[in-house]
Amino acid sequence: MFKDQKISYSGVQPSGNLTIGNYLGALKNFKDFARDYKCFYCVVDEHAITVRQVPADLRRRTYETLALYMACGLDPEKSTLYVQSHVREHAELAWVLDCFTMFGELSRMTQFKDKSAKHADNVNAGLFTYPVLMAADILLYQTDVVPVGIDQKQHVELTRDIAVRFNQLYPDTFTLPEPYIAKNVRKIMSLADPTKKMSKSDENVNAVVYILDDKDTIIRKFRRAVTDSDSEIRASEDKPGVSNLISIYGGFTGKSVEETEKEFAGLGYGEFKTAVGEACAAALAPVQQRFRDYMADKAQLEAQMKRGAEEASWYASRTLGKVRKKLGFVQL
Ligand code: AQP
Repeated sequence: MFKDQKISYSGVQPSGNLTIGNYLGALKNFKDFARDYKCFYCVVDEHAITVRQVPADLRRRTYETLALYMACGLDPEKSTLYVQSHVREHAELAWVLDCFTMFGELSRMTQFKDKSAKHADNVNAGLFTYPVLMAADILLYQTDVVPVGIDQKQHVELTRDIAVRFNQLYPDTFTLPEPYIAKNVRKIMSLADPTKKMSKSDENVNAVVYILDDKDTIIRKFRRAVTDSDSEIRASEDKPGVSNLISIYGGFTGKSVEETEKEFAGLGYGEFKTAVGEACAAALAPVQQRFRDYMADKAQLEAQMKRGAEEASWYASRTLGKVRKKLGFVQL
């Protein structure tokens, strides 16, 4: 259709202050695609309301997430940066795809199981069908590759299954997307409980390092990180806390597990934790400075949202028009 270039698509929910999990798993890798791909990066505010949000906070974080995209090196002249609720085709395609997604498939999604346990008082249908809205996000743009953290791989695989099912009935509708998981970066885990994913909605602020935390806070949080009773800096399954810190250190410095183990051989946890904190703070400092510059000009951010929404709508409406026609909806 509009495919003279490969397409990359991804999104982040403005559901809390963004963490180094979001940064290492997703944001940091987005700009690597900008050279060779046509990129769409979305602030997925419609996904965020599967969990109750305070409206003023959701609004503020939507601006902040867009500013962070640019602060992480995304150039709005090259990539389409926009807000999901500004492009109505997402919700409309999600309904269509709901009718091509099986109840059993959604029941197996790990995130649904985790989030319904965490928000037991609000297990709404949106939480359940979240992966279908995500499939709509991806398929609307005829996406080839989806850079995500490992925790989202299952959702991208479901997106492929839905697309295959739809294409079997209505050939040549959707491109089949592939997840792209950054090398060397595992799922970033909570500093307080390294068996749990680091999440922006965690109530324990010491379990999470936020992209916008200052240097002292970052180092303090790492120094308090849960490790284990021996003192060896080595990655292994029975050392989830240390393995997580090695992974974070690798994410910020580009060093492999082996290089990190060698660098810190014979040193104690205290020194290692401080080094992880310093590497993290040093990598984030320029991002934080650019973020502040973008946030200082709200009118410019709004102009960017508007332009991004217009660009995204142009692509999204072409795919949705094709879907509507194939389904047999009357075209006026
Ligand atoms: N801990 C993590 N490790 C690696 N990657 C991660 N991502 C999130 N947490 C980690 C990646 O960040 C991108 C955006 O995620 P999202 O905002 O769409 O939702 P999420 O995965 O549900 O992130 P959170 O922080 O856990 O949000 P809440 O607390 O609101 O549920 C995705 O590519 C994700 O893989």
